[in-house]
Amino acid sequence: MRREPAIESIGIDTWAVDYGLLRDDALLAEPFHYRDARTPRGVEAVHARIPFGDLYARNGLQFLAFTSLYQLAADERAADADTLLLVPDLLAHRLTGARVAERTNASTTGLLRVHDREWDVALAERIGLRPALLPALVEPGERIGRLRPELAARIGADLPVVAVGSHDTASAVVAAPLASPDSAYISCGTWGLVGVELAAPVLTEEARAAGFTHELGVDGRIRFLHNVTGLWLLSETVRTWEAEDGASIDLPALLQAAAAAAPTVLFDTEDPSLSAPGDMPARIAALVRATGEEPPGDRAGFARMIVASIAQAFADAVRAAAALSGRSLDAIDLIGGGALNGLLCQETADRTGRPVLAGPVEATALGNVLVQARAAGVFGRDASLEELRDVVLRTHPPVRYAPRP
Ligand code: LRH
Repeated sequence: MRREPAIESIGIDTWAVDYGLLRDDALLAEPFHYRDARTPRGVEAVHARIPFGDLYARNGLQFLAFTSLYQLAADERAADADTLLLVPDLLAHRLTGARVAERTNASTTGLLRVHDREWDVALAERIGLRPALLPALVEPGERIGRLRPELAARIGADLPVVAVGSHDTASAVVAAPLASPDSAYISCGTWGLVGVELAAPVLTEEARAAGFTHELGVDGRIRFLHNVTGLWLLSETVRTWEAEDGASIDLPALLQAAAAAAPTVLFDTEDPSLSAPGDMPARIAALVRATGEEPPGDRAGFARMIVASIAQAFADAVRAAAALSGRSLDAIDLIGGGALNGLLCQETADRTGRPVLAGPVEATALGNVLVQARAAGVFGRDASLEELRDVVLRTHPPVRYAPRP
């Protein structure tokens, strides 16, 4: 039954880097998640064949142990596969039968050349990956295919699947208003993706050392950004407390109490001990004690410490983005679920000394829909990203957090 008669197309985005391997249209095994302990095993194998500095010059990506090329180097199943599909492309394949690689997300594999944005076949071969696994690249806005007939019959609609910025962060940045060219963005959910949008790469030694990446955006833009650990730290903490209590926690109430709590000591949100799932409060407390400090004893204070530490890491990354790209930065668009966290927005404004413009909360979904709408001719097929962002500003005016002295 078709419940929503106005639906024109389907666009799929998910988190980056993870993939499925197909043989004859069937998945060889369930995909792994990048927080799985097996993920970093390929790092040494890859760096033994190509040092990180050479990799950065080719793909422009910051070092993250879960980048697909490291995962693939440790994945024995790749030898039996005929196609590699990133998660959104895998879902599109399930819906349409087409095998494609959408370019923004393909840029997170480490296997795309930063200069011409094509598959780096020589690199794939060097790390032992058959280039035949890599499907044809498509751009956001291109039609991937139509629903398989049995699916179209089931929902009573013969819809096209259209490529969008299938990397969730690429879609989110489409919907970042970026009202001034000197705006930075923080796309904040599990991660905080902190950076600026550029037209050309900044492949300097400083950018490499600071962990700045060049992920591809919609319309050929470059997302020059650094991954900062985001609300993962708070959600894992709350998950642990809920397990202890056997009851759910009222997050808005916790954050309100946190905002009223005294400022606390900070910890290093990027410590590797915090990346896998587990007892986050105990790990964070251990980090704080290792610096000779004592963590707050109550939950409100602990939550404040987490949020303030994330905001400090955001501020450091915003400053680095400005320095490395030569921008002055007059405002910060904080988009995604983190925009609902008033304490985080305020702390980020305070620690950067710049106004934070919070929202849209559903930036990824909006960016996805805007690219589909443009492809459907709603704004004219050659509407610029700036025109799409203007629609966002008019329909989703941001909440402004001014820095406090
Ligand atoms: C955010 C995100 C981020 C990647 C990570 C794997 O959801 O896609 O941009 O670095 O997940």
